[in-house]
Amino acid sequence: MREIDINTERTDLEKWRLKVENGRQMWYYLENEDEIKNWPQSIVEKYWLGLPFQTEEFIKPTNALEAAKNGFKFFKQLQTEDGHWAGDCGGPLFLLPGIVLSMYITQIPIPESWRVEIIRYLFNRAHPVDGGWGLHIEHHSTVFGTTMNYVVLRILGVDADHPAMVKARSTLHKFGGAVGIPSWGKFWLSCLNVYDWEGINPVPPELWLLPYFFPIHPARYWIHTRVIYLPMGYIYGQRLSAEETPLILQLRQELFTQNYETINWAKARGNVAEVDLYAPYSKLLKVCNFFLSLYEKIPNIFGIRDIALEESYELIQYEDMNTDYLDIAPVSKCIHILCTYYKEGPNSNAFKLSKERLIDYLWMTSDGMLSSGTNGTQLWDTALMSLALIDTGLAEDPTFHESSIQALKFIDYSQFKKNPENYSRRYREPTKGGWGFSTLDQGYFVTDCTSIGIKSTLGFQNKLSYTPKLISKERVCQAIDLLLNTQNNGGGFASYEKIRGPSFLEWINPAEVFGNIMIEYDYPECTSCVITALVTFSKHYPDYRAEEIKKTCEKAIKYIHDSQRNDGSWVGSWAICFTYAAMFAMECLASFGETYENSESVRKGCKFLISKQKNDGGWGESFKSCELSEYIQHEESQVVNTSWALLALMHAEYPNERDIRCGIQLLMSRQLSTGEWKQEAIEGIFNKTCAISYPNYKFIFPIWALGKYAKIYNDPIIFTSG
Ligand code: LAN
Repeated sequence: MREIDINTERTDLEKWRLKVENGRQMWYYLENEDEIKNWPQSIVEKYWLGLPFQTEEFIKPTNALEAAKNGFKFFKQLQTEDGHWAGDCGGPLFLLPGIVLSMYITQIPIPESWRVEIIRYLFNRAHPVDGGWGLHIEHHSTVFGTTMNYVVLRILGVDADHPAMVKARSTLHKFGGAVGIPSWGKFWLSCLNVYDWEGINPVPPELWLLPYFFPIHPARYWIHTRVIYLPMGYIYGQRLSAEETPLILQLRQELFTQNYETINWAKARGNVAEVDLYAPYSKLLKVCNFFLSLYEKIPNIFGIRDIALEESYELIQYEDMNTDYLDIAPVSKCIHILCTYYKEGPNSNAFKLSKERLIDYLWMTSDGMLSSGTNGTQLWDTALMSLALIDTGLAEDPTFHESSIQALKFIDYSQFKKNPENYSRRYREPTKGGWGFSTLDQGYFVTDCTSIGIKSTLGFQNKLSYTPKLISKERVCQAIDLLLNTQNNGGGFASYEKIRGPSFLEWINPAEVFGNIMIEYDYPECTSCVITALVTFSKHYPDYRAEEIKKTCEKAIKYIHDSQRNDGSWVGSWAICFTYAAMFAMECLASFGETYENSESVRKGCKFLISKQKNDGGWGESFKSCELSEYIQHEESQVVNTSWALLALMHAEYPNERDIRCGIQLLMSRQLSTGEWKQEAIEGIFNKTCAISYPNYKFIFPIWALGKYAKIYNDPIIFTSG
């Protein structure tokens, strides 16, 4: 095997092209000279690849409006021809392993350009001190991250004696080796045949045969959890593993601290390394696992396992068909690839279609190739940017008309036009009229994505004279109907569906590295988004379901009040963390007429934020805020956190302009002469522990905060030191 030199082994970045088709994003590596000549590299590609390109330079602005405009003039160049803002949501380090392992097991050839760039990405992301990998790119090294990415590199041809591999292996061995890998790692290693199925706690597909009224029926779990355990159960139920290869035999030697043949697998089941553990098993889960292990000794009694596998595969196929083989996110997608391969064979049409959608998850960067957490952030980023343009008044500037119309066209295209087929039989909900996080074909309704879809539609179509009216009132009403159907009993709104399961399901959370994954929850961010959408809608169409909208909002506002902590804060779940939630909650309260002047809750919220403002005028939060549900300062102010805090204070009509101006100064001092902001710390989070990147936030939110400040305060002169 060749020694890989990270400094020289790379593709020619000038040959990468991003193809976009109605939001679909696909990176291709061109090798044919004619193709390269006929398809010149665009600014979008150059930007994401970190290559130089010609862009306007501005003299340093002395007011916030100018800074906002410069910001958008830069960002506008990154809008793709179908109207969306492209980008990735990389960061988690357990996604590429799913892609590479599933390709290896099913013998899908890995293109050379992917191979080289995935290696480069992982080498660039190895922990600088111990050479391992964590759950995400800013995390400490863990057994999960280190083992999985080590295996990826070995599959991609990196020699076990390569210094980076020796270093990573030594870190892994210090943690006790791969035997203590968390359950999702145990699953993948078992699929690869470098762990024994005996060493994994049961994932019985039979759960799908329970009547739905059983509180533990998997269809009651949070959508991401249930769609992962569905194909996992299908594979586990048959103990399907890759055929032994010389590499597999070598990995069995490399990953463990003891002889593979002597490992006590039954004991390994409950063994999870200390460095990985976030949600230890409850007593209840241990008891369940004990009984399920007994059951596993006689699984096919009366042919039940066969029936369960059949039912599972039907649901797997259903998800494939409804998402055009994309599936909801990459974790389940990669397990589906295995299922389709084993069930239908390598030459089947389903397998062919399934592998063609892997490319949707891969994203090329200057540091190599990563996997996004979804097939992109298309609708979310585009609608947020649209709201910022509308709210700040930038959308009225003729320089930005074209861009606004393009964004509206994309929002129009991305609204779901039909429900998933036979949805209730497959435990899905209606989606017609809704919007999702990424693209139309992904097809999953999300409460807050639908809300900003509605708000941006109304903002573009009903407030501006120059925009085409693409989305009818009827279609907006369909979206409103969906939202009104999705409120939880407590008044709040969850992410994809109403809460379906009891909260004790969290006690049987088998994924030791994540928290709050078993069921949906009420989220202040999602709830606030829904409320502001309903309030905005009512202003334009006061007669449509007015009474229901009023009642829904009142219940939801009560939830927002109830979920505020005594110190005035709200805990965020989908980005880092308190500043993010505050922005949504304050906007929501303001839409209901609650501001600093008349609301104790808003005053407490402002006091909390101001108490966290740093000396340089900015705010900066660490991802640890989310793990601990406690505000943890980042060492540095972050433009994204600063913008969220500023927007929160401005929604609140916080009276001390000076505090706000200090934050605005920070945003302006960090802006480059091109109008852009540089990437700072990771912005997003999910499941309490896993940070995830939202690289477009560093444009959207500073532009929004600057533009809003200019509008509210009559755009005074701002002096910056930077
Ligand atoms: C996202 C990204 C967007 C996010 C918001 C719309 C911001 C939120 O308000 C609702 C939840 C949602 C849609 C969300 C849910 C979980 C996702 C899909 C992600 C954080 C992006 C990636 C993540 C997904 C679960 C990653 C795959 C990993 C697993 C552990 C299954």
